[in-house]
Amino acid sequence: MKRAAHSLIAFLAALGVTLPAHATKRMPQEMQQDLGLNYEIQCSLCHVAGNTGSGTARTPFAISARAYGMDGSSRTLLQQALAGMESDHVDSDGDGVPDITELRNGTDPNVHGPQVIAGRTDPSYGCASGPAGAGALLGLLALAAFARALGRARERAG
Ligand SMILES: [Ca+2]
Repeated sequence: MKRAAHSLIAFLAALGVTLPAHATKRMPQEMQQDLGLNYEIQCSLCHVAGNTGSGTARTPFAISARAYGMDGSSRTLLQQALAGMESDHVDSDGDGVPDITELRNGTDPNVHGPQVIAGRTDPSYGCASGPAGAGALLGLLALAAFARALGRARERAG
């Protein structure tokens, strides 16, 4: 039983390390194309610290985009969200410059004031590097702890 639990943990850990974040990896590129930007959008536009793990799309811009229907499932929803945000002049950081205008100007729609976003790069553990993110890692660690506790309980019982 213990050997099986360890094998499962090793298998899941391997998955966690090698699973790319496919759903989010394409979105920055699509957004860049749809808005005609001459710089690369980074994952940190939507994901806290550029970490694309589950539940990390919590920046002000991401919250606004999700309110306009963007959920990462399709380019159509992304385009509709961007169009809606542009026509409604959504200003997530409240500095008076709408989000889409900020992106076109190369400034960060998450930070009040003209903070340059063009040329910025995410930390290496962001969506470009492939790991599923800290959320997935924490999930794997929790699963490993559970499997270990289960193994110990069965050893005591049997
Ligand atoms: Ca703004």
